[in-house]
Amino acid sequence: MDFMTDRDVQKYMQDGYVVLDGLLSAQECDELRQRMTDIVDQMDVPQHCRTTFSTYHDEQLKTQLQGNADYFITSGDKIRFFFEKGVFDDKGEFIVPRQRSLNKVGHALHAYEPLYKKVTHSPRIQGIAKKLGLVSPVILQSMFIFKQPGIGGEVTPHQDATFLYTEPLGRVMGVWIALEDATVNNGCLWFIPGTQNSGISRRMVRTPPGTFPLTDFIGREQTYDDEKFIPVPVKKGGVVLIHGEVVHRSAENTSEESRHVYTFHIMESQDTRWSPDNWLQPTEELPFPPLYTK
Ligand SMILES: O=C(O)CCC(=O)C(=O)O
Repeated sequence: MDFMTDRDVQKYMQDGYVVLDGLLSAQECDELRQRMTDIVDQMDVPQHCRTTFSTYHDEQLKTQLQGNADYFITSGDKIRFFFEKGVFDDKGEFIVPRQRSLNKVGHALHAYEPLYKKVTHSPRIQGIAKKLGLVSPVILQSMFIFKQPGIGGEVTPHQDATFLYTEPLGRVMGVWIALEDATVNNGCLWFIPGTQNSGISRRMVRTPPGTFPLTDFIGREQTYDDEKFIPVPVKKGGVVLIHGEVVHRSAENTSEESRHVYTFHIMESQDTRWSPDNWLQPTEELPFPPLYTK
């Protein structure tokens, strides 16, 4: 039997998301987490990440902001580090353990880290894409999201297509793999089911070359009725498939448990136009790799 059933497909089409238990074994989850621990142990913290805005004069502040923005916008074909707020002191030293300091690592683990690459292209993931009828899916980006205890921040309500825009819409899907139990206490995802069918409220676009900031938004951030969100806890090893237009969010982690996740986005590339205005662009170094590999 397929790992993803017809019923799962129906639920995904109807609600804009579906949970599939048991994509990975506990051991596979632990191996991915251990590899990330090693990466973080060895990371070189970029200087602009270490400095605190408040210690800067205007010109320095501008350079600092540009450094941060550039670090983000050129991260599509690299493995880079994005920190939680307030993890460095005025001298740029960690005030929390470095393993607890990160919000996420992105955006090309799927290309450069063999364990992550293997999971991304695994037969089960390829089977899910086939079950959903994807003909030429490619991998857009990948992230390890930490949501560390006590410090892991909230992710405000959004639609992924705001950041990963295609024409037509409906071509992008997030694959969100829980490497630990994700619960209401440690910051699981929440969804408004069915919102994938109403288009998107805003887009993040690149600004013209040579201008700052490097990205801007078109359209307004929408507010949503809190009561409409449904929590979606997931067991370690389970996966959530996220339609590119469904509204979702996650709360801050006020618990004592981390909520580590490996996530990546797939796009059906057949008859799809990837917007040149998106922050993320394929590069010579890393064109979007096809999902279907042997
Ligand atoms: O992992 C999270 O808390 C949020 C992830 C998310 O919203 C996304 O990847 O689109």
